[in-house]
Formats: sequence, structure tokens, C-alpha cells
Amino acid sequence: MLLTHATLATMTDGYGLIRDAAVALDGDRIAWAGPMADLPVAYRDLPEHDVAGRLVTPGLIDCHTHAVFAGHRAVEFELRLKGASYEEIARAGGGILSTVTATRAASEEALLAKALPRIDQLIASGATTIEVKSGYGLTVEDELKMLRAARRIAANRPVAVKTTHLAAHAIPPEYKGQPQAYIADVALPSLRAAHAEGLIDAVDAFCETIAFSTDDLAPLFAEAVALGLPVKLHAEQLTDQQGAAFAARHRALSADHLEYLSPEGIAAMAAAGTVAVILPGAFYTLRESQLPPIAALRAAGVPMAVATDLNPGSSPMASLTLAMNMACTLFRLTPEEALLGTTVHAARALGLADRGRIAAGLRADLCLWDADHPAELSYRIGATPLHNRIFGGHLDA
Ligand code: DI6
Ligand code: FE
Repeated sequence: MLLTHATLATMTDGYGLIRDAAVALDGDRIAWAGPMADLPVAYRDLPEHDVAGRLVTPGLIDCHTHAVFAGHRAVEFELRLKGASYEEIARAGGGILSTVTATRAASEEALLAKALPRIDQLIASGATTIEVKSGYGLTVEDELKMLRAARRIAANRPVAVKTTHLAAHAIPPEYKGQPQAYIADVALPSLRAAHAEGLIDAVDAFCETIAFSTDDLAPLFAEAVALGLPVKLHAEQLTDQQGAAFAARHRALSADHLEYLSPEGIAAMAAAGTVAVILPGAFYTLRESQLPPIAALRAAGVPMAVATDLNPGSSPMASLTLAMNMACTLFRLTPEEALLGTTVHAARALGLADRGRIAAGLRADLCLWDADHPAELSYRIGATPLHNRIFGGHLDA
């Protein structure tokens, strides 16, 4: 297929904008992209698809979601509006643990069925690659059940899915006050079993006063490294636990949230090449007042990715363009940084070198937008100006 009359945001060197451009696709790969005037003869006879001046970007990448879960937390939303805090609700056995109860009761089939409409919403906002975490099972079998459901998404929808083991998300009631026993009895065995079954691409954990300390997590990250799995961490979301520096010491792909990130944490991330994944949906939902240190991250050259954190508690949001809008308005990212955050830097946060830009040899995952400038994707509040996607070289029907 040959896309013609495109306004390309290649995302090589900022937007990498090319007007009146063409993109030649060969199977599931991009064969060539550039100004129409420079189109090599070899591609001139491909079946043409005139995009009529539309903006064409790389397919968007949501590098942090908890899209597989059962139940909802609308009642907690109401409790928070009456004055309860996220931490108070969590300590009282609500929060993540209420989703754990619902998820344990659901079958793998039911979890998949509940996840697909959320995935459809992400796809409608331009996603072509989505990361999905476990973390609402908290027993070996229930974590595996979540991961099997997550792995089945890609067979049911035109999207690539990367799965992450997050058994160290919360301490279930049966291990209350015993985080290290939980890591030994559940997190480590489920990690080994999930890896043996080919169910995971990375390992994550929640490092927080209401979850796990870096000491609790040391054996888990050591095992991940031993298995050859990359790590990432929910770090510094509600307090500074020096999680980002701990993650960077394990050459983490990313550290995520980061509202309470310290200068030492930034330096450690910069030295290790760890991506900062910012999650404005959680900041917005929890009405956080502490902003992540965006200017300092930018100054240190830490790549910033933007993701939805789609989950039933702190970020019930299934739109990447809304996440980009929030990253700009709440966190002061530029629209160019926001789009780099859902393309180039999101790919890097997942350890994927074959996507996130429009260049020869990369995957043919593209978005066609009813827009003529890439800043429009961040500018409208909650709009989905998606015209169509191309996933693996195939135009959506
Ligand atoms: N931080 C978050 O924002 C999500 N997980 C985490 O560790 C929230 C998950 C939830 O509240 O269900
Ligand atoms: Fe999260």
C-alpha cells in the first residue's frame, strides 16, 4: 500500500513534520517515508491510498495500563468526594483490595470479556500497542488467570499487547503486615510460573507506604534480572520511597508516576536511561497537588512517556489523547513532548525498538487523524480525532 498526500509526523527529531508526504508499506513494515516528490520509482506502482492531507502519526502506544480487572470503584469515587482519601480507603481494605475481591471471583473468560471494551476505547483513541499488568489477583493462580486473559486480547483485537507481572501491587488480607512473606509465597512463585508459561514481558511493583518497600522488593527484582526480564516500578506516586533510584539500579525500563521524585532519583534515572512514565489521569483523579518534577526531568534529559494508567481506582480513563491533553494542561508538557510520550518514549518504556516512529524498517502501525497539525491531538479536551488506523500494514475496516 502507498499512502499519498499525507501530513507526516514521523517523530524523528521532534515532530519530524513532512507535508505532502508518502509512506510505502510492505506487509507489516514501513518500506519508505518521505516527501512525495522524492518517492523512489520502485514504490510508484503500489496500490494508492490518498489520505487527502490528513495527519499521519505512528500508532500510539499506551505503556502503562491495568486494563484487566472485574468490578468498578464508583462507590469509592463517591466516598472520596465526601472527604475520604485514597490511602484511607486502601488501609480500610477498600481500594485495590476491593478490585482484588471482584477479580478473584471472575473467570479468565469473564476478565477477557470485561477488558475488551476498554481496549476498544483505547484503540479508538489511536492505540496500536498496549501494555497490560496483572496485580488484582494476588494469589499464584489468580495472577496467572489475569495474565492469560491479557495475553488473549491480541488474538481478539487488532492491537499488540505487552504483559507485565505486577503481583507486588498490594498486600492481600491473608498477608496483612507480612509483605516479605507475601513476596516469598506468592510474588516469586507466580513470577516463575508466569515466565515459564511465556505469559510476561516485564516485572513491575508498587513501591509505597501502603504497598511494598524497596527492601521487600529486592528479592523480586533480583529474580526478574536472573530470569532475563526487564523491570519497571510504580515509584514516588504518593510519597518519596527512593523507588526510582532502586529501579534505576536494576536498569529499569521505566519508573512511573513520580510526583514525589527527588533530585537523586532524577540523576539515577538519567544515568541508567530509565524512562519517566507520567500518568496525569491518576494525578487528576486523586486531586494530587504535588506535580512531578517535569522541568528537572527535561533538564536532565530523562525521556518522558505519557500513559493512561487505565485502572478502576486512580485512573478510570481509556483515552490516550485525553492523557496527552492532561499531560500538557496539568504537567506543562508541550504537545510535541506529549506526542513523543505516546510514541517514541512509550516504545522505549516497553523496550521496543521496532515502533514509535515512522521510518523504513519499522512496524507499519500508523494513525490517520482528522487533523492537520500534531498539536491538535493534545489540544482538544477528550476528543478522538482518529480517522483510521493501520495495524501491521492493515487498514481498520
Ligand atoms: N498506582 C496506581 O495508580 C494504580 N496502581 C498503583 O500502584 C491504582 C490501582 C487501583 O487503585 O486499583
Ligand atoms: Fe499503575
